[in-house]
Amino acid sequence: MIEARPLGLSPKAFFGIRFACGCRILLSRFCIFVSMVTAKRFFTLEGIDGSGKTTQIDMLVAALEAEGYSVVKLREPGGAKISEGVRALLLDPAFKGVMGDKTELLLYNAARAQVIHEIIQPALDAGKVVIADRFAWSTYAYQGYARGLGADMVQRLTEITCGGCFPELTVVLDIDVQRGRARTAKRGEAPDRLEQEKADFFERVRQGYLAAAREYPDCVSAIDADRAPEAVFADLLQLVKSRL
Ligand code: Z5A
Repeated sequence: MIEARPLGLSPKAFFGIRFACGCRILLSRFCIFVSMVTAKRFFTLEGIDGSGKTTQIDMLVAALEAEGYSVVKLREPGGAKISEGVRALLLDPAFKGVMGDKTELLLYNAARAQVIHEIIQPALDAGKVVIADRFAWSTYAYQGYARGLGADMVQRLTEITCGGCFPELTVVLDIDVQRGRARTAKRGEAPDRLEQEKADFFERVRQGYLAAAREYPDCVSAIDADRAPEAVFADLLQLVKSRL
């Protein structure tokens, strides 16, 4: 079920991407010769907190199952027992200010390696549709962009972790940071370690996602998530169906 399909990316150099906050961040010259192959029927949703990924995935799964597709959905980090254990470590507020950025990067990849091994690859091999709530583009946006580890480091690890198991299409649900936070605040839950980051961190995450959509239009599409769920879903469904 794996289709050898180069992402069509030419080598690119990113020099000094200027973020809205005004700081100039040098993302290590992002020269990548993407040797990743994408997995057919593998879709991921991305976006900042509160962008509506969970809501949209539930709608998407229902729509695809109604059309007869066999669908596996999962969240990242998580989706398998070991990966859920790693998730608990990653999000534990007790490790705020303790966990190093590289530790965080490696743990997200460790959780991903296991869920690929145990859940995603077997499902794809069986011809199922796999829909993940977050995947490698989260690492690109959060650790590469917002933490400042750089796209190059993320890319090298992603190749090791994912190999040929890379989503065919990623849809980024784009929303203003404050609007997204207002949605999650309504839940009234205590923030986890990542959610405790400040607004400028999430602004960098958002800019990371938008940069990914600009630079890799073959595999990343951003849609406006600040609309009624049904309107967002119409765009999402159209994008996914164009690849099925
Ligand atoms: N992370 C990372 O740093 N690196 C990585 O490689 C990976 C992850 C994989 C995991 O968070 C954290 O790990 C995450 C990134 C980091 N940290 N942050 N921050 P998570 O899985 O626990 O949380 P999340 O992915 O951010 O999910 P979320 O907070 O549940 O948001 P969501 O799934 O995008 O939204 P939702 O639950 O569908 O909706 C939120 C609320 O808004 C809810 O009350 C809905 O009813 C409402 N909603 C949804 N859609 C709409 C619309 N269209 N209009 C109005 N209201 C809406």
